[in-house]
Amino acid sequence: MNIQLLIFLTALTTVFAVCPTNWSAHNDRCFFLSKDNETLAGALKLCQAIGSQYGRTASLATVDDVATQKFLENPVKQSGYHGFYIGLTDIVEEDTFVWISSGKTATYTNWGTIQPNNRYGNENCVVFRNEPGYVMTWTDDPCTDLNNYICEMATPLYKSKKLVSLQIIINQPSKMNIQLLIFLAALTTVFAACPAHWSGHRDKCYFFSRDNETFSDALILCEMLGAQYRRPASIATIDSANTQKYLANLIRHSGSNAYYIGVNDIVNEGEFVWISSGQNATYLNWGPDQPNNRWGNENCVVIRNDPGQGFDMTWTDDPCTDLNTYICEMPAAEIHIPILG
Ligand SMILES: [Ca+2]
Ligand SMILES: [Ca+2]
Ligand SMILES: [Ca+2]
Ligand SMILES: [Ca+2]
Repeated sequence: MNIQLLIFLTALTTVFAVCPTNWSAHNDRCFFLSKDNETLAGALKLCQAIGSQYGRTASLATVDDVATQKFLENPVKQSGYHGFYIGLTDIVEEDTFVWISSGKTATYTNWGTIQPNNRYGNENCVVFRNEPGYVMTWTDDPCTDLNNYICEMATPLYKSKKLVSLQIIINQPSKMNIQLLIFLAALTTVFAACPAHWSGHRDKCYFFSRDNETFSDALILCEMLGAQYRRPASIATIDSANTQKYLANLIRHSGSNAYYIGVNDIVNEGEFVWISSGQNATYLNWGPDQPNNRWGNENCVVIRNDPGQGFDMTWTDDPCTDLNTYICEMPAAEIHIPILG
């Protein structure tokens, strides 16, 4: 290779491998420790927003080996703050902790004494702590607690490497691979599928949360859960009596009596719009005297199972800052299963 070209490429590599100011580099990742306090959902949204400022995909930090844990201990110590959200939750299934950025179940953990303990049945998010009793160890905490947080994004060098290898695969398809693909396609059929803990109805999958969240945090968490399956997710749309009936039956067997659904009149008072489609609601199932926009501050909608109060799976408008469980929705994926498999 031309020596000048080699020097040029080395210089380029060095430039591209760095992290922005106030981010710390570790292997092929950049980490950022926040100064502000947020809920888990708020922290996740801000990591994504900050990452997009650099044109990169960012999330809450994945700490999936002892080397990453040790690397983060120094900046956590120097920060002077006592607790940082990392991207680990058991929000879907109690005691199964999953990394938000990859959807993978955690193998490495660094729990503090008697953690995780899911105190009051309501601790589904993980905090990296530095305080007496919990020195550089993790605790499970309520996702609505306000904590500092650690964001993570890939270095540009890492991204470009992946892009190059992808291009090689696309540009040099082997004849044998193409024949194999055609052969497999002939043997497959299409099924709609929902992941574990999601319920399938028609072309949709629904998830009933265990966590109580504000409307905006519920929306972010639905999007996060969908992203783990590479699908667009939102808070559920109930635009027909058929869907209302299906979901009402599941609510009767769930652990909660009040779930956010994805309709609101945040923009124009009295004009209710579905968040996933932007369409005005035509099917509505209001409870008695609802919507009443009480105190001029009720713009989000909850489906209620409270017959004593006259709400038999009917809807109420409520303040968007109320903490409620919520129903997420995403498309049922089309998966290909070999018929002769
Ligand atoms: Ca838990
Ligand atoms: Ca705990
Ligand atoms: Ca209203
Ligand atoms: Ca109301």
